Amino acid sequence: MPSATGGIRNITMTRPRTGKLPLLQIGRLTDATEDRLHQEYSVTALWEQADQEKFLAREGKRFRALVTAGGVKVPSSLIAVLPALQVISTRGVGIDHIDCEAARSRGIAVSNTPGVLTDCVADLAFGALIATARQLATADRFVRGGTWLNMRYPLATRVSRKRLGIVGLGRIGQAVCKRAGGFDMEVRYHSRSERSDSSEEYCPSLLDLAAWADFLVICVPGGKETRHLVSEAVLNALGPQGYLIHVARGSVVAEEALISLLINGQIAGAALDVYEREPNVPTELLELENVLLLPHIASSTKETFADMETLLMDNLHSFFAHGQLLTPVIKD
Ligand code: NAP
Ligand code: 8YV
Repeated sequence: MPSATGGIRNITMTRPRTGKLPLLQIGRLTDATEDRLHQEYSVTALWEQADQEKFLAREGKRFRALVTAGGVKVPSSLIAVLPALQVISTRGVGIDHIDCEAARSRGIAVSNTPGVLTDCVADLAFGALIATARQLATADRFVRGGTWLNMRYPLATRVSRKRLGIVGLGRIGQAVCKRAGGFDMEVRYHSRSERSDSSEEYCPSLLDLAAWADFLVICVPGGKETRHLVSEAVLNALGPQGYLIHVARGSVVAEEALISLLINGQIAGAALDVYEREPNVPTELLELENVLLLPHIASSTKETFADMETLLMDNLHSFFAHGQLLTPVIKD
């Protein structure tokens, strides 16, 4: 059995002598990658099975690899019916949809696709920040609706030289910070630990950061540890002149509180790429003009999806060829 890191120690190579390795796919990939997956593995798509539970009870023992994508859950109950599973490979950097504890306890290696999506997510975060402050979507509706024929569009909010608070100065947070430099913004950040490689000011208190910031950009992982990290109190501290830019995970922000603060003008506006119950977006949000609503597209470019899926395939190849993942998420 490979170690949880997919490391070389104690590995038993389980590639069949003939034929392709049996792989269970539960998350859709692009057509090009699915073609490649079928060429290299014996792929079963779980969604094609009429009765998935019965199928897994009968055939689950065959699968050595599981392929998923962000949002397509890998709970302990699924891991339990895959007794021969050695590796889970997911597209995307977030791993909150995978029960990593259950995988670790079985010695199953888990890989994600960090880094290759960082620029696109930061581009989207910064674009959403500008779009929200300068009301680009509302202004577009103003022109299309013919309202411009009767009045001037109201004044919006400046971005340049404003204060940017980054929650989570990891790969994506740092890329957002880099973009803020082009707009002469002052940056501070909050995370659990101060970074020795950053010259930006560290804020040990998220409340203090929110009270200071004009724009608060959320770039932390989802999961139990960060659930409602951006609480009602944090949003209140951001205040009626402050904007929330959220490209992390729906679970990180107290959505109900956010909605009522937006309705009451207690925060100025928000750009949301992620929600607590995706793809369901609360109707109250749909009716608000001071919110930019995006359908979880921060990494969604042809180039980045190709890069993520290449890394997903390379992880599987490396695991079965060398017993090592390129980008393991479970560390010993
Ligand atoms: P990363 O490099 O691991 O950065 C995560 C940052 O969050 C680190 O700075 C970490 O610093 C901080 N952090 C972690 N837990 C925290 C906590 N409890 N309180 C405060 N700070 C905390 O990850 P990344 O590659 O930047 O990705 C970040 C997340 O973005 C992903 O996990 C994913 O959920 C989300 N994402 C969304 C999209 C989208 O399509 N919208 C696309 C890609 C990624 P410390 O460890 O010092 O706390
Ligand atoms: C994708 C993401 O939407 O990487 C993540 O964590 O949220 C996004 O890149 C998706 O997860 C890709 O499968």
